[in-house]
Amino acid sequence: MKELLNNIRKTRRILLNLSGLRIGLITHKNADPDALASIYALEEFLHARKNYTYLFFPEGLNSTSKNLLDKLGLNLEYYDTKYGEYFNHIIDYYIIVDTSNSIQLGDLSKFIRNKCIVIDHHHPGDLARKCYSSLIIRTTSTSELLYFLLERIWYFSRISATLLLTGILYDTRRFIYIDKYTFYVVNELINKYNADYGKALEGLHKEMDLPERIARLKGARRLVLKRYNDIIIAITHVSAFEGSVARSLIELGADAAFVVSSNNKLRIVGRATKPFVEKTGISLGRDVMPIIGKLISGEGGGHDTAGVAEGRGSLKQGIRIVEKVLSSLLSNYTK
Ligand SMILES: [Mn+2]
Repeated sequence: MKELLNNIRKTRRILLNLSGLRIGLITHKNADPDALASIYALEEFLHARKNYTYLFFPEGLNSTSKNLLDKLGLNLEYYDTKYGEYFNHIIDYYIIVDTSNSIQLGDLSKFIRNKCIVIDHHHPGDLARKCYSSLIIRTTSTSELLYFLLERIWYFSRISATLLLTGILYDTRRFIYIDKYTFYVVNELINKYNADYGKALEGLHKEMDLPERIARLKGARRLVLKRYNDIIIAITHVSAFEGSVARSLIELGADAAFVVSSNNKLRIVGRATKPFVEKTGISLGRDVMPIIGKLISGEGGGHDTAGVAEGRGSLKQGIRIVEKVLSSLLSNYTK
């Protein structure tokens, strides 16, 4: 806990100095509940310090976050990143949460340089260099990190505490991936700040709708299997719900799944099981997605078991690149 708190002190001092300023709060594309909760709790704190805040969700919220806001009866006002240029004239600082790479920020990526603070739990990406301050600690969620950052200087509202709990539930996949601080934070959120566990669970529960089910089934129908000894890799393509499709392929039995889509960009979403990472020593966020990102003239990053790369190219090229990168990374494993 001590090492954690030492790292946090600097960022805490910076936050305490922000007062009477205009602050842009940004997170990654398709903001998930962890990103949403982090922004919400941070915004409450910044308001109390008399700052004016502007929320940006590049490409909006993901479906779970929308469902969550609905069930909690919250209505957030946020701006489209295409007005970034206009807002940039009035914004003093940006705080970027739950994001390691500027490619995740959409149109805002060109404005943030040296004006940003990044608070994140992914493998460090280019934002760690581009921002003038960064707090990157590999907790299992940004919500957890944010809790530690603010706990000594702020009293969370019940709604913030419930949202942070939701962020933790989401990123830990309901406590499958925890770190040594997770249950301490959960205990504090529930017993000190009165977070509503029932509501948090309910907020994450969503019946899968028809398009998502169709995407999953199409993903399964089109999938290509690659086998390296006892490791099975599934590669497929769909036009939406890439993350959900990848997860469903893992549930079907793949050790790692890669889902390629090419709407206006070539996008490759990867998911892997923990045993895959342990057995092969390959981390998607560190070893796979950055290489794929480069090969498609873009960028990539993420966690050990979940990552994304975005760039240019056709579906076919995307699939071939995934195959190539994995067969070369796994060539040692098959020896
Ligand atoms: Mn997160």
